[in-house]
Amino acid sequence: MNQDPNYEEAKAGNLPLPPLLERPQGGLVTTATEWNNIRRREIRSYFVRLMYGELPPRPETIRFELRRERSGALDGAALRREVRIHLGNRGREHFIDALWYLPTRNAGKVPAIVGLNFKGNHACSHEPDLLLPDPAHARGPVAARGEQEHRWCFKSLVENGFSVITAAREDLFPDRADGRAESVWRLFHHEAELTPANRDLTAISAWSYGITLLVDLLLSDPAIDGTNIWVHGHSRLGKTALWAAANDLRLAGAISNDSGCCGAAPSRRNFGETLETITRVFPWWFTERLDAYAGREAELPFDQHHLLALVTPRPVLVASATEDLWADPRGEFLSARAAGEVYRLFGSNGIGDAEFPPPDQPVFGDAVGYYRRTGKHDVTPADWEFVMRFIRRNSMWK
Ligand code: GTR
Repeated sequence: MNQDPNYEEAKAGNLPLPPLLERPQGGLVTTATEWNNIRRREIRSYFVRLMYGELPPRPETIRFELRRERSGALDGAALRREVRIHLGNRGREHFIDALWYLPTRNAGKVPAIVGLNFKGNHACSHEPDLLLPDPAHARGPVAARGEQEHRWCFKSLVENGFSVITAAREDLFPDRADGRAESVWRLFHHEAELTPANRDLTAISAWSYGITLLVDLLLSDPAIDGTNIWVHGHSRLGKTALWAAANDLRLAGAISNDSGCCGAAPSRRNFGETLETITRVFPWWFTERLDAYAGREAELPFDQHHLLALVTPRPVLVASATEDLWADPRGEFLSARAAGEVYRLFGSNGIGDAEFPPPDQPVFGDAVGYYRRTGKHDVTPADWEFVMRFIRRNSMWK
C-alpha cells in the first residue's frame, strides 16, 4: 500500500454506500422511534468499536474558575470570559482553559457556537490582553497571538447575536502519538495504561469530551439558550464536532468544515486521504481495530453517512473547500445527501436529490446542508457567513 493519493474522479471507485436503515441480521428500520431505540445505538457502537472509541466518563468533580472577565471586548461588542475548567477524579486533576464571548447587546437568551481550536485561545484573537497558555499545557513553540484569528471571526459572530466558546485541542489531548499520557484520559487511567499502544483511549474522543465540557460551561449562564448550542469544527476538529454531536444530545446541530477522511467523507471512496494513510499517520486519533480496514473499506459495517445520521433529527451542515481535494469534497457531499434517508424518518427532507453544487452555492436543504467554498483547507469569514445562514434557517432563533 502507501500509494500516491488518487485525485481522479474516474478512479474513486463506485462502491455503493452501505445501507443506513437495514440491520445486519436483516430487517428494516422504518420509524424514527426504531431508529432512536435500535439502529442509532447499533451504529454508535460500531463507531465506538471500530473508529473513535468511547468518550471519557464524567469526572467526580467539575469546577469553573473565572480567571478574568472583561466587558467591552472586541471594540465593545462582547463580554469576554476566560474560564478554567478544573476536573478532578480519584485524586487526579486536569484543567482546560476556555475563551468565551457573549454579545454585549442582546435581548433575551442567545444561541452559542462551541468548537475547539488548534493553536491555543490566544491564537484565535489579536486582543493583546488574552491570557497565554499555561506553561503546563504549552508544549513546543507557543503560537503567535491572533495567528488563526481569521478562523474564528468572533466579532462578526457576537455582532450577529451569537455567543462563542473555544478551548485548545492540546488541553484535552496533545496531538501526537505519546500525547495520551498528558491527556484528559489520565484522570481515569494509571500511567502504565496511557501508552501509545492503548489506542482505545483516542484523541478524537478526548477532544469530543472537551466539547461536552464547554457545553456544561455554557449552560452555567442563563443568558445562553440551551436549545441552541451548535458545535463547529475544522478538519480533525470537524471529525471531532460530528462525533461530539453524535454523543452529546444537548447540541442543537453540527457543522463539519473540511472534515474529510473519518469525518464526513466516505471511507469507501478512494479519493484524497484514505484509511491506510490516516491510520498510519495519526494512529492516536483512532482505535487500533480501524487499521485492519485499510484497503478493505467495503467490509466496514458503516460509512461516514452513518456518522452524519447520528446527528438526526438535529441539523447538520457539511462544508468543503474547492482546493481541499485531500478531504474529498464530492464524497462529503455524497455522505450529506445519503444521510437524508434517516432525516426523512423524522419528517425532514435533507438535501433531497440535489446534485453536487457549484462553488459558493450552498444547498441548504431541510435539516441537512452542504456547500463548497472557493479556496483552501481553512475556515474563513465566508465560511462563517454560510454557517450563520444555515443556523438561522434551521433553528427557532432568527
Ligand atoms: C491532515 C489530515 C486530515 C485533517 C487535517 C487537519 O493532515 O490528514 O485528516 O485532519 O490534517 O486536521 O488539518
